[in-house]
Amino acid sequence: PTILFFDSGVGGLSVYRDVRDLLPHCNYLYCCDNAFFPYSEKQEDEIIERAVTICRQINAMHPLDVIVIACNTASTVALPALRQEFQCHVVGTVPAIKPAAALSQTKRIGLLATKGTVKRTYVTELIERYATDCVVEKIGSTKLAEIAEHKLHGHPVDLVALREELSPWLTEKTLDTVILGCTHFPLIREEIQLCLPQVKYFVDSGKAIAKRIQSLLDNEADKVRAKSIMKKNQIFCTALFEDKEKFEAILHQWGFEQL
Ligand code: DGN
Repeated sequence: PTILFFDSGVGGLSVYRDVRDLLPHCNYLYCCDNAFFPYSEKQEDEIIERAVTICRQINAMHPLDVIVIACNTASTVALPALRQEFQCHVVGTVPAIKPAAALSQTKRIGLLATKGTVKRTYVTELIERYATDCVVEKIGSTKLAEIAEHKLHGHPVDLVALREELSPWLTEKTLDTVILGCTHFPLIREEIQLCLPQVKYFVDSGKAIAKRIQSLLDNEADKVRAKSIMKKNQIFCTALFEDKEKFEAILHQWGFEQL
């Protein structure tokens, strides 16, 4: 089966990594919509339009079995439009509020996401539904996604800037669980952990998405198709990079063969 991931940058690679680890036989395409980074600062209708156009173009070249919106910000707005347009499975990324509420012992949890995601009613409803017994503190940050982008392009992480973004929680002794509610953030999980040593659990949505895709594809027709596909993972970027060669070398380590 062919699975497409898309995000406004490299963040969705964190989801791709979990899916690929569980389903290594699939054919992977990744669209890095870096020309439109960051989605979190864009209007909702612009994000929907962008998501539909990208998927339409890629689906015309490579018929897709699954589309993964590997971005929380885009998932909060674009899921219905994509499901209406495409016959294939469309899977979104939702902040892991339910598992975080179950894990927390202090019942004080932090939602770390983009500015777009933290303000959506969709997320407020998830909190009201699954975390009623918890106090949920939110940080909406664009800078953190930029820091993760930078890291993936081979630059060192600016820990001072990172601490600054996390400053409301640095002295929060009872916050024991943090939801990484932006797909960029698992890429800087270790650095975030360094800044917040009191936090016991960091939860993201990658493994749940991988299991969801596995269950969607779990039928004979897909297994037969899988055998006949020549694997060649491809990545598409919508804007040029400063240091294309360096970035290509990094992507190669992630299992992508073409840019
Ligand atoms: N990776 C995206 C998300 O999960 O929300 C956000 C990236 C961005 O546009 N800032």
